[in-house]
Amino acid sequence: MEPALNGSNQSSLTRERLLNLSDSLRIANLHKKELTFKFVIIGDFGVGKTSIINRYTDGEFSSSYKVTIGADFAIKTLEWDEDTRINLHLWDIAGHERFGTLTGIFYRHCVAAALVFDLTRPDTFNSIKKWLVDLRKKASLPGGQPIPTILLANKGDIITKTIPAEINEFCLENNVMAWFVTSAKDNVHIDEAMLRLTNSALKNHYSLQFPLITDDVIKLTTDCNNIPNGSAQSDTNNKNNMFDCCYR
Ligand SMILES: Nc1nc2c(ncn2[C@@H]2O[C@H](COP(=O)(O)OP(=O)(O)OP(=O)(O)O)[C@@H](O)[C@H]2O)c(=O)[nH]1
Ligand SMILES: [Mg+2]
Repeated sequence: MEPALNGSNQSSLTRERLLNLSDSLRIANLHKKELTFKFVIIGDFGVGKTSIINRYTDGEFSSSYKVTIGADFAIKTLEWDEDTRINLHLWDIAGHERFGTLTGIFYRHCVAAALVFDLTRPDTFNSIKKWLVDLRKKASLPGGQPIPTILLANKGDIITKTIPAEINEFCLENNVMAWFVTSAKDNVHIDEAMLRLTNSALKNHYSLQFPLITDDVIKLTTDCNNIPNGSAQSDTNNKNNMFDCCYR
């Protein structure tokens, strides 16, 4: 009897302790501010959008190609700081959608975008311009500013000498704040790229959350010194600071 009692006491204590722990976690979390940002990941079919998202959200990579139909969706939760949790809703738009009517629905309420091309297929860089035009037409921040956008030159594990010579110019001309050579396969620059977008989205969240009546109001509120985390780095509106090239 004795050992059985001890055993059951022990397990109920353990269970209680676990319940207490999870309760205190829940209570602690109640005080967290929870932000949700929608990002869209766009580019031609087969460039690696789904693979980049899977790598970022699940830490996994598969070499088999499963075509995305329409759009897919994944969530990444970031415990940003002790007061803030950020849920990134990553919308994976099928490359086959090709700037069609559906993309308008997918872009609704998105606050940042990653454009992806494939370093093994240079023509996919040429398509980026069209994806960007479609995005800019259908998505913008309150006040009409373009949403923060980065460019990912994916499959850098296979080849990097195909990085387009005009990539810097393209980014500067098109208000693309940074470009990265990425590899979903080898997990290169994906966290960095997403962090860059998240910082920009967070900065815009704090600077643009007030009612935006005129452009003057936007100018007055784009001072980001009061971002709690202080880790926001990129500035989509400052052409001098916005450019950041990353080579593998
Ligand atoms: N070597 C290598 N292969 C990759 C990389 N990223 C993706 N791939 C491969 O490229 C193929 C297409 O990847 P997906 O992620 O499905 O491409 P996608 O852009 O989502 O394509 P759609 O859904 O058709 O728009 C798959 O076979 C992947 O394994 C990478 O960084 N390196
Ligand atoms: Mg896909």
